[in-house]
Amino acid sequence: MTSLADLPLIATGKVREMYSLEEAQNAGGGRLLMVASDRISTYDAVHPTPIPDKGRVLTALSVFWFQMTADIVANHMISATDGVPEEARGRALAVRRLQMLPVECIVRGYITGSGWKDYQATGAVSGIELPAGLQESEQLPEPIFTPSTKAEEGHDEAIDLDQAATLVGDPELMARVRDVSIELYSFAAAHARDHGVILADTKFEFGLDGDGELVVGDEVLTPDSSRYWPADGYEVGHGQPSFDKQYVRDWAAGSGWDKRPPAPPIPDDVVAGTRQRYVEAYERITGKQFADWLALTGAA
Ligand code: Q0Z
Repeated sequence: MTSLADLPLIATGKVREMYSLEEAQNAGGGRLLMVASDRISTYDAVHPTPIPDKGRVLTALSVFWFQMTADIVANHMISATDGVPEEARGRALAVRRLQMLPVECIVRGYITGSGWKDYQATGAVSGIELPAGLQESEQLPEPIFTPSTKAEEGHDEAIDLDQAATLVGDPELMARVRDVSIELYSFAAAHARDHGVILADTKFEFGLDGDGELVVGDEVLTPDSSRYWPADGYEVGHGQPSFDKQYVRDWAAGSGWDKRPPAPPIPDDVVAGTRQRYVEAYERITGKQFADWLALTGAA
């Protein structure tokens, strides 16, 4: 069996890596291996301490959502076992290589984060005028599509639908991407809410396959690509605790760290509590046992 070290490394993110599974990189096809690490970032900085099983929980959640939403839009998932080296079991996914669209597709059901900042400054987000008098973390009258650029480094920049259509080069395709994004969010938010979790917002990435078909790629509806809040204790008027990262943020707030890189090591009890939160998020949202994912993928 191939090991990760033998595969060509194609791209690295803050907390994951992508490898090629093909000998040659033909442009219109081939398989990639996306590997989620156990690294965690808060305030945009990656901590030196891993959260055991975080990569496996995120991969398992992505697979759950790919399966649940396959009739909304095609996705890039091929297998969580075929082509996956032993050392990456449970935290890797073989996927179809796509021609990715050059925009981040964000859907917001609640007003928070950069959307809240933009709303306070202008009354609008991504060119979408919102009702006056919204409070921080309030649910929006309906989910909104707020695309952004894909910055190579630094922060993505909010753009409106017309600017996204220009970047993609096809206004009709962009309108379909918006509609599909909102449908994916609405489906997932309703499911999560039934399981006691608020899906405040999320980010999708789309591509085209060799036949020109629209396909959702990357990771979907994970805590790293979304804001999940516990429904218990939700209240408007202030920022909400993150379902997964709140223990780390609470600890960091009292640690004296100024929130600039380098991020400090995380104490053992905070690591353990955070791992438990990730597993709890998976089990609550999916209604499945995390141990079953480990067995299914040969990780345990
Ligand atoms: C995903 C990313 C990661 C670093 C490119 N199916 C696809 N086909 C072509 N490209 C991509 C995908 Cl998912 C693609 N990214 C984001 C993922 C590490 C960057 F695991 N970039």
